[in-house]
Amino acid sequence: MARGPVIIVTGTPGTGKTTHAQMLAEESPVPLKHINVGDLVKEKNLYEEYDEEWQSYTVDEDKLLDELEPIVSEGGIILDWHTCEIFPERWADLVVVLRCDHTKLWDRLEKRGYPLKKIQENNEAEIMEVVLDEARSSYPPEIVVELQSEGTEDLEANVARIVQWINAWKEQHAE
Ligand code: DAT
Repeated sequence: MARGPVIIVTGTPGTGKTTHAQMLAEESPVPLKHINVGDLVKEKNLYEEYDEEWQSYTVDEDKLLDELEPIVSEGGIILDWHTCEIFPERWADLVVVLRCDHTKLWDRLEKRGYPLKKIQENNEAEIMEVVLDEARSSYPPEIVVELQSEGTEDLEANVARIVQWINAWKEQHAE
């Protein structure tokens, strides 16, 4: 039996995935390992190339999935990434899609020093709900939750809500 659930935390860059995942890993009633997929891709060279113009890596999806499979199969994982459709449907117990007002998102990405066209691309993706659509077309509707992530109050309320969900998961999976 899995030691813990697999929770995908996704959303446009800057919506707060890493901030949420870190807090959730601290507050979860079952041990959860936070995997920042972007960092893993860099550390383990799971990419085909680095695109200077977009300042981003072209991920080798097969390599990434092979790397993640044994880790995810143990359970008790938070997958933190800006896309979720490449993960097999069977992996996820819960998919959290973080959302943010696009003007606020613009400021966050500007602070991060992203090139203008990358800020524009992400801003547009947020307005067009690209990641939410992706999550909804890749996973059953009952496991996909859309949460606003604009301020600290949202962050705390979202983490509390996910902790409640984990408590329910724990009860359902009790021996
Ligand atoms: P992501 O991992 O989605 O790229 P992040 O967690 O690094 O995003 O957050 C980007 C910045 O925005 C960071 O400075 C923290 C801030 N932030 C994100 N969500 C927030 C929230 N709900 N309340 C306050 N600050 C938030």
